[in-house]
Amino acid sequence: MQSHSWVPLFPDSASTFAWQVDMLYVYLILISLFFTVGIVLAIFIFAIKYREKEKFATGAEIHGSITLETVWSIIPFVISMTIFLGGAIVYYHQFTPPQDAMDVYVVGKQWMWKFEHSTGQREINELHIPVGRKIKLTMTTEDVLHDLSFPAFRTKADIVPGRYTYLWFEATKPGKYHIFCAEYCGLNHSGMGGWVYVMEQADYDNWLSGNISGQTPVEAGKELFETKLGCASCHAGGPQQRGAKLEGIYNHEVKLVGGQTVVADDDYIRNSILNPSSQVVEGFQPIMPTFKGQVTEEQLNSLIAYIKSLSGNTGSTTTSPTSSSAANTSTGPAASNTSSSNSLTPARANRGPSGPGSNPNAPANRAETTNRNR
Ligand code: HEC
Ligand SMILES: [Cu+2]
Repeated sequence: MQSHSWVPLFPDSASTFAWQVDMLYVYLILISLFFTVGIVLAIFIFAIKYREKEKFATGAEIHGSITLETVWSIIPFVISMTIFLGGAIVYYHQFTPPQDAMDVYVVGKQWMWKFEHSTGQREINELHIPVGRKIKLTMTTEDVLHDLSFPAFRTKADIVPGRYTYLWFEATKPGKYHIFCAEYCGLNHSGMGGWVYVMEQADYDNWLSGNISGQTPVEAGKELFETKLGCASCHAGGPQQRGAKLEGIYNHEVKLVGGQTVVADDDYIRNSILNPSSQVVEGFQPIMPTFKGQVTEEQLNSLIAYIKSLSGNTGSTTTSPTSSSAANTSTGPAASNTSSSNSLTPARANRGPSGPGSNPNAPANRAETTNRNR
């Protein structure tokens, strides 16, 4: 934090909703000040005015006053409702991620933050983002509860084991700002922090191209899906596949055995991979093996990103329209998405049921697996 904000006690404000949160706080502070000063003054004035002037005097009896009681009920009601409404509006805005945001995946771990960009760059305890772009974080943890907090953006959210939570923000000012863990998470909780670097788009593009991107989450997910985990042996696409259809399901309703319908969001797909028998798709047998313990949180993120890409869900474009270098060096999600629905299907269908390193639970080996289990 290099500069100070307009109130010295407040952290830097560097996001589009920083001022809203600050206004709410200023409002609360002003109300508290008004009543604190008023009450303390009243104590002193009354103490002097009604002090004992004559021994054993009795006070005048006070009878109810409808006007007074109405007024002192309505005023606090209005004050508390404005606090509630102001808070609710800001909260709703903060926790409704926009559609056109750039995706970043976050995995918390005792005691570090792991970030992954949708172009494949990975960072630990550092997050580089462009200024003036909406960023959506999809967050989970490998171990205990954490809470990712960006004081300068005036936002934070709990990160819960076994599910996804989301944060979004748009940084307004280039600079280096704190990242904290805001949920006590064990011995080195206080050290679980880092920096977010807000950069001009051109600097960000430079940074992107200067960092080895490796596979994008979608590419990594595709590789896991087709080879490493052998999902494609059942989910090869087409009518003959043994698994349920994955194309186009993301954020759409899925009918389950038992008549229930659920929306295939991140949590649903995660659960389908880790506890397949808990939510079985209508018309299918619960033959999908669990992949619990075989996939890391990062791999789950990749698998979900890949399944999402099968629905033509771009989610994000990490590079600006002007930056050609970064867009070419890494197959952005946009690029992989356009090809996904057409070209992927035959590729997946052609692949043998159990390539080298494929999942031992994949169907070719499934007979043995079942035998072993019995
Ligand atoms: C043995 C065959 C088999 C394998 C291997 C397999 N699946 Fe499945 N999968 C199924 C079947 C059958 C269903 C439908 C029944 C159910 O929901 O459990 C399904 C359902 C799903 C669903 C829910 C689909 C929907 O339409 O709601 C997802 C997501 C999924 N699988 C992902 C995967 C992933 C990712 C892998 C690899 C890590 C994988 N599957 C491996 C057979 C398989
Ligand atoms: Cu923590």
